Amino acid sequence: MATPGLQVTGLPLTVARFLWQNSRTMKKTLLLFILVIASVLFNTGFGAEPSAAEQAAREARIKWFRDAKFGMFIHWGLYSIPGGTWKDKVHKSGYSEWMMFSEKIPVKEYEQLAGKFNPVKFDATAWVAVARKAGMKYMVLTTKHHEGFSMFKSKLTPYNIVDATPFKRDATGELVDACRKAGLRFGCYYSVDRDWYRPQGPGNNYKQNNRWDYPDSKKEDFDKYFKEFAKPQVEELLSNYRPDLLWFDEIDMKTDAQVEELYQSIRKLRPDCVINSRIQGCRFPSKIPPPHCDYITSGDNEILEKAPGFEWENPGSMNTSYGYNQNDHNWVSAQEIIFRLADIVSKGGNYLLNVGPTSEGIIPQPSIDRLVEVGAWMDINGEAIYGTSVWKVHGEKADPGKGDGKAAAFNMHFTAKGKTIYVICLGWPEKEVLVKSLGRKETPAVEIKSVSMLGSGEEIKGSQGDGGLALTVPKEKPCKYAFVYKLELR
Ligand code: H79
Repeated sequence: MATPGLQVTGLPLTVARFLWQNSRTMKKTLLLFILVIASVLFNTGFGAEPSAAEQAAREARIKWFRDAKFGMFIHWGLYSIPGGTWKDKVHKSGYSEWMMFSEKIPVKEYEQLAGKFNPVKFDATAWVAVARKAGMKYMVLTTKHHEGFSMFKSKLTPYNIVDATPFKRDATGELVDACRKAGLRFGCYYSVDRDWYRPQGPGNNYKQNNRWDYPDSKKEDFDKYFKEFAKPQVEELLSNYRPDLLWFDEIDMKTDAQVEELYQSIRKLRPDCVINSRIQGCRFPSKIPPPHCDYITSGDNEILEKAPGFEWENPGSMNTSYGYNQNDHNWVSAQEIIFRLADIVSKGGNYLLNVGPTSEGIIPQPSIDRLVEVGAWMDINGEAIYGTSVWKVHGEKADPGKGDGKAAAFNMHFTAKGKTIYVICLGWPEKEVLVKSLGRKETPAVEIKSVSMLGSGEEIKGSQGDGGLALTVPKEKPCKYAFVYKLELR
């Protein structure tokens, strides 16, 4: 007898229903099959939905990060000494922090750099001041990049900034203290999955291990390294510096069990520490919420097409390198940085913008110039960035006929906060701006109480028609680009 009320459709389901109704053995087989599939899905994380308590804990943990929007990424290590030039080989672009790998430098030769690392001009307070001036709310430092050198005092290896350099100072500790004093959150970048200083097992074109020093290295080497070095170092970081965030850069070396082990250890030592998705993998997660992390890291310099419905962050560089590269002059403009920030934030993301300080401890001047300009924009327009969430659409292409003719520079991004919508208009509208997404047909429920432009005292008129909301333009520009209309709704 068919189960009353059970509406099954489609051939597979019809067959299943037939078998269910006609054979006891089939009934058992079918149940067993369903159980096996369910357990496979559960074990691979498909069915393992976070509990209400886990969701509430993540909600509390992620709050500061969600509101912060803008942070400073710092790539600093022994690679800052060659800074893009190794012997007579000049790298004009690309990741300077990859020098050891690109030039297949033997450990015995590369480790000599530690004896030369003496950044006497390093001043943690000055770096934090630059970040603050730019409007950044957190800082993430490469405590160990793929090269394998620890930029913090570690009991697990003498190959660290305090024990192996003439500098002898714990730069990580100094930055943590300076951040805490200035009210900035602090995060540790830590590369678990690549370490060119140590044998890590067989790599390939993707995993890129050090095969020039360790050609016979086995998978067991990675397991040993993970158990006896990488995980204990992460624990050292958590206990000694109490970071607010851990930033991993995974490249498929850990097993699922090792990811779980690392995750549990972090949660135990510091339940409030925010963890990025690369603890698990570099690719965009296959399910949301992704397991073992609090937010998604998009690809290096990759801005997502749309809001993923989960916190995310873009690690961005200002030229083509993250580590200091004296030869790389491909700087993006401050304007482009602001456009990217507006784009990212309108899609619910954070922008972790990188600087690559020199081996003297100086943030390069082109980076400072850009950060100061971004900060000046943030002073006026930060209200449209911090603490905002996505609106019903993230952006809109404005009518180029209505502006200065440069269509690409004339797009808009939207952010929202309570009953306020911010329209970040990238180009300067000469006569008026038409926000199509706010037309009566598109958004009948929206009733606008008042309109203004951030940084401008001039009166702005808004009139909502069927095809859009027309906004007038003040006589004086409050800033150079990316003008923000503030719309208060009833
Ligand atoms: O820390 C920065 C990069 O060094 C790191 N992630 C950011 C935040 C990173 N690790 N792995 N990858 C990025 C991906 C690897 C990219 C590669 Fe290549 C492309 C490896 C080989 C080709 C670029 C070019 C690096 C070496 C050659």
